Amino acid sequence: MKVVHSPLHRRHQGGLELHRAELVPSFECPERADYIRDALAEAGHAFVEPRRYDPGVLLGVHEAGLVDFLRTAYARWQAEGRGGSMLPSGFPARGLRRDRVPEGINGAMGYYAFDAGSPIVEGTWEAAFAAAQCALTAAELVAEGERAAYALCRPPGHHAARGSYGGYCYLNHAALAVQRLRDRGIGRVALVDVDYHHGNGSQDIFWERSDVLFVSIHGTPDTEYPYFLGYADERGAGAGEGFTLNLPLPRGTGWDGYAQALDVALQAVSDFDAGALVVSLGVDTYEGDPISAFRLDAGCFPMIGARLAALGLPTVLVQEGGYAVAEIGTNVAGVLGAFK
Ligand code: SP5
Ligand code: ZN
Repeated sequence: MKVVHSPLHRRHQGGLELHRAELVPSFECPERADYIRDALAEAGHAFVEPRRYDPGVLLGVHEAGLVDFLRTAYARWQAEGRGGSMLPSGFPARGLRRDRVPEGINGAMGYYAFDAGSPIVEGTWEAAFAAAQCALTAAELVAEGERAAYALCRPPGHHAARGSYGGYCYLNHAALAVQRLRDRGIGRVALVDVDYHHGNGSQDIFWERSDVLFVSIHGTPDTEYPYFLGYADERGAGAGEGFTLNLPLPRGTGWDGYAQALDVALQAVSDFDAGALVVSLGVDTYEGDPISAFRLDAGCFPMIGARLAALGLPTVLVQEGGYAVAEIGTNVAGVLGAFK
């Protein structure tokens, strides 16, 4: 299938994250995309460059305040004489005001971020916007008749909400792909999120919409990141009530438990009668992932791909997580290989 990819992802690198009370190099590193690129080239997939879009396209799924913050944050940081990674040190949690954005860069960062694990470096905006353009292009290729297309996005996107960023995600590429398919005339779009972590950003963006079904299979927020969203009783609100489906699973889940949840998820997609499918494709469900706790082996990914492909829908796959760097390419290629 067509793989949309930009070398600009590499501009987002060298960031540090808070992990077990220490600042460590981010698990979300440029080598991830290199391994995926090499495995997909080896498997014979065709690479295409992203089309160019105006940043205004981001306002279909994001607040202007977040977009402006991300675009200008590093320059503001540098203007105060700082370098390296930007990480927030205070958040508007319960009991604090969240009705105004602080004037200074540290307060503004805490306002828009929801964790201390998502560094902004000099090239973060450029990389994230390039990834957004990859996802938009993949959506347009599918709207124009491709059976499936894959956006090799880095950094990932599904944790980025309408007005906040975190979880290594700055802009929500899968949500942008969904919105693009809608704008190209596809009436109902299903978004299936198979990343190990709940896609809180995507859920937030489509929470009150009945034209987008959001379904996520993930480690239970009782113990797993992002901790504060992704429970089974979250089902959407207003017009969107019943159009969010969360299938949280315990740490240690292997193929049997996973496959059962996947069947429930894909039955919901069938019942929704979607015109197209977007997949938030995280492969951090792999048993060797350093920050996750499911037990899927490499042989599971072709089976996941086969079940997604069996829906028979025009499909946009968007790269999300996966931190077992040396195996990430094989696992992604395993999913994509099912779409013939
Ligand atoms: C896109 C995506 O996969 N984002 C994941 C972001 C996770 N960031 C915080 C993880 C904190 C988990 N601590 C793991 C302890 C490992 N033993
Ligand atoms: Zn993840």
